[in-house]
Amino acid sequence: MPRPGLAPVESHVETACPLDCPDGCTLHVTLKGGRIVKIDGSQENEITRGYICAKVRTFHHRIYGDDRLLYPAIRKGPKGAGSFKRASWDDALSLIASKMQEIADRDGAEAILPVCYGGSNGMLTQDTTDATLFRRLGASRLLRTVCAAPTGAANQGLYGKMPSVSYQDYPEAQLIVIWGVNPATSGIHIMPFLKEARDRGAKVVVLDPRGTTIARQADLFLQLRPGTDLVVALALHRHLFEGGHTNGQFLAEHTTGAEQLREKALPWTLERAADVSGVPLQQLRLFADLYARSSPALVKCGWGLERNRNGGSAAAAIMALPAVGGKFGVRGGGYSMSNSTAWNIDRSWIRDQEPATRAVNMNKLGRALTGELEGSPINCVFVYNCNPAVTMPDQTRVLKGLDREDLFTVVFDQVLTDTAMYADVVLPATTFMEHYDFVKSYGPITLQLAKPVIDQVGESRPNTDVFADLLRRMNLDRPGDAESELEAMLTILAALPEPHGTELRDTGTATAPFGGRPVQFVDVLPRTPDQKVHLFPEALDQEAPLGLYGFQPDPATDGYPLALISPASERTVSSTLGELPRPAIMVEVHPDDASARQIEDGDTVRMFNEQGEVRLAARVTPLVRRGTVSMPKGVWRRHMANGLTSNALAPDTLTDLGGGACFNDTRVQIEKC
Ligand SMILES: Nc1nc2c(c(=O)[nH]1)N[C@H]1C(S)=C(S)[C@@H](COP(=O)(O)OP(=O)(O)OC[C@H]3O[C@@H](n4cnc5c(=O)[nH]c(N)nc54)[C@H](O)[C@@H]3O)O[C@H]1N2
Ligand SMILES: Nc1nc2c(c(=O)[nH]1)N[C@H]1C(S)=C(S)[C@@H](COP(=O)(O)OP(=O)(O)OC[C@H]3O[C@@H](n4cnc5c(=O)[nH]c(N)nc54)[C@H](O)[C@@H]3O)O[C@H]1N2
Ligand SMILES: [Mo]
Repeated sequence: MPRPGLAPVESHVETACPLDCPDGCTLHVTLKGGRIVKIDGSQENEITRGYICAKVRTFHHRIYGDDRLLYPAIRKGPKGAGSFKRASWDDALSLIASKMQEIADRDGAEAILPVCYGGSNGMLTQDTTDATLFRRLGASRLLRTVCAAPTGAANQGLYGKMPSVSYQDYPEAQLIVIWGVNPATSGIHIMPFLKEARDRGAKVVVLDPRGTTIARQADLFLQLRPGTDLVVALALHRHLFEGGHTNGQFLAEHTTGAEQLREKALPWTLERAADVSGVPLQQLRLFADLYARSSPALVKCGWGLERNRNGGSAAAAIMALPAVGGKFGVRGGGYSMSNSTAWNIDRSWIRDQEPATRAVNMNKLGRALTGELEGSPINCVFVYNCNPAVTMPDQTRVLKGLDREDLFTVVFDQVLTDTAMYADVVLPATTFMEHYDFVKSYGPITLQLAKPVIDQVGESRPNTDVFADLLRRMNLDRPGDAESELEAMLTILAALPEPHGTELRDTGTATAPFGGRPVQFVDVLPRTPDQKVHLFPEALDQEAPLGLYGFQPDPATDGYPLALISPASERTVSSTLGELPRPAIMVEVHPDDASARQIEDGDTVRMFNEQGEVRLAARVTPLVRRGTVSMPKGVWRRHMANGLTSNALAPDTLTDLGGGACFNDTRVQIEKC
């Protein structure tokens, strides 16, 4: 509210968006009378270019919305009912500190599990004072595997996470392969660079089970079965090796394991790959020829292809293509994956070593909470930067676990999420418009300071501050600890490699290494110990159930023949912003699959498997592959007739590498209600 006597003036502030998206936009925020009235893209950032996505444009509706948490609260009704009574911060934090102490004394500190993923958090709001608290306590550790674990394991194993081709260099490519990623939704600032590339004559190939916007515009669209990317990539490798399209000198000087990869690829003829992937042979041939003879050729490897049993090997085989095909060493050639490690930041500001306590894979959270995993029970969860009730696999199990009367649950969030409904204590968090953060993009290479543009709404507080407070209350604080948000921020700035720290502090932006446009094998080499590409890393071969590049067949059964995939939607960032109104959630079904089941467009269907069922309307569309159905991720329980989302049908099995989530291995049947 404007202060009495002062006319509300309009002002503008620039800040950065930390939400989980590769782009890392610079925002131009308009304020009136101390309130945000408009959020737009800044002209100052060469990637943001003055526009932003429709989601972040509405972020002030979250900040001031009905679901916003304004003060701490303590449960007063039954578990999960979402009835709370208001409490002071002092009472809420005292209760949390004494309960956690009691549980640690009685059951051992490993009975406490912090649950956070932090995809929408920068370097200040996760892994600072929170890490100090849980490490000093000796709590169980959460393996943050729900996203990017298989692609990360592959990128690490093959290249030591070498910086990759950034958006600005897409127009330099002659061929761009968009593999298992849907940037028109999930990272929109790549689109003008793609358009420029096409205008300059580049060909675009898309591999996706859905006819996304970008797939429909592509020169070649391979509408493959979910989970079959590995065999398509191996068939390409076979084509490169057998057709003499490799660069022998590059392979000899810069790689290891080429022969082992060749052997794994040998059985995968284009014919066999066509059969398994469901892509017409003719199209696969065109793709293989195009890739073999184009340069600069760029493969953009996304995350949609990782969310299945073969995800790690698929990502490895895809990222291996430029090494085998000799595509490195030219601007616009190579591969593009997460660029979050381009800054070489080691998080040395976390003062305590990670203890060797029990590790819990977050994709198995349901089993961890219901006591189905080995080890002592978990009797306390502290959830922050995460909404596991709707984002983890096997939702019914997660909810059953959260429903345990004897599980002491703290949820620290900005809004009353589906997870917060199960809390014993709810704590209100600030948003990135009310606190500081360091925002590192993972598509382009940028590092920016997000700063508060408004006062903290209600009694909300930033993570750094609340965890520092808990450290003191649990007598775990030590001299030299950061005691507030500002101190935590200064600690990080001092620990950042120079000149990044000084630049960030003084200007809010750090100058990107390599001018933000590294050319692979010119400016940057693999960060493996020998600086070579490891095309067949021993460790990955040992980890994968059938060895690296071993293909595991489709998990479909006669009873559950349809593959359910759940990609990112334009409406939410994971489940963030899901509290805002949205059109009815629908499942996309191919006309052939619909007519075989007498389903018509708009009919309500029951979609089910052995884990459970959901009910929703069907949208009959040829854009989704025959045999595949699709509904968005990030859906809240309130959007579904029976309060369960696609996550209730998703198995908690793990990917071949990295212990990742297998959301797209969900197999279902549908029928008309
Ligand atoms: N608007 C919006 N943007 C987001 C997010 C969001 O929720 N909303 N989430 C953010 C996060 S957390 C992430 S991880 C990224 C993810 O960004 P993307 O990599 O784009 O991930 P998805 O949307 O999961 O899947 C991308 C595409 O893969 C397809 N796909 C599914 N299974 C397969 C398969 O087996 N093989 C192949 N080749 N394709 C497959 C899907 O149909 C989809 O079109 O986006 C980020 N950006
Ligand atoms: N079915 C299906 N499910 C999926 C996926 C899929 O493909 N299919 N994809 C998965 C992927 S890629 C991802 S990354 C995960 C993400 O899953 P989650 O990690 O659960 O991400 P969000 O749903 O965005 O929840 C983040 C929460 O943190 C809160 N938050 C944000 N900033 C702060 C802060 O500073 N302090 C505090 N205390 N809280 C904060 C937000 O309000 C929000 O409620 O979802 C996964 N879920
Ligand atoms: Mo993600």
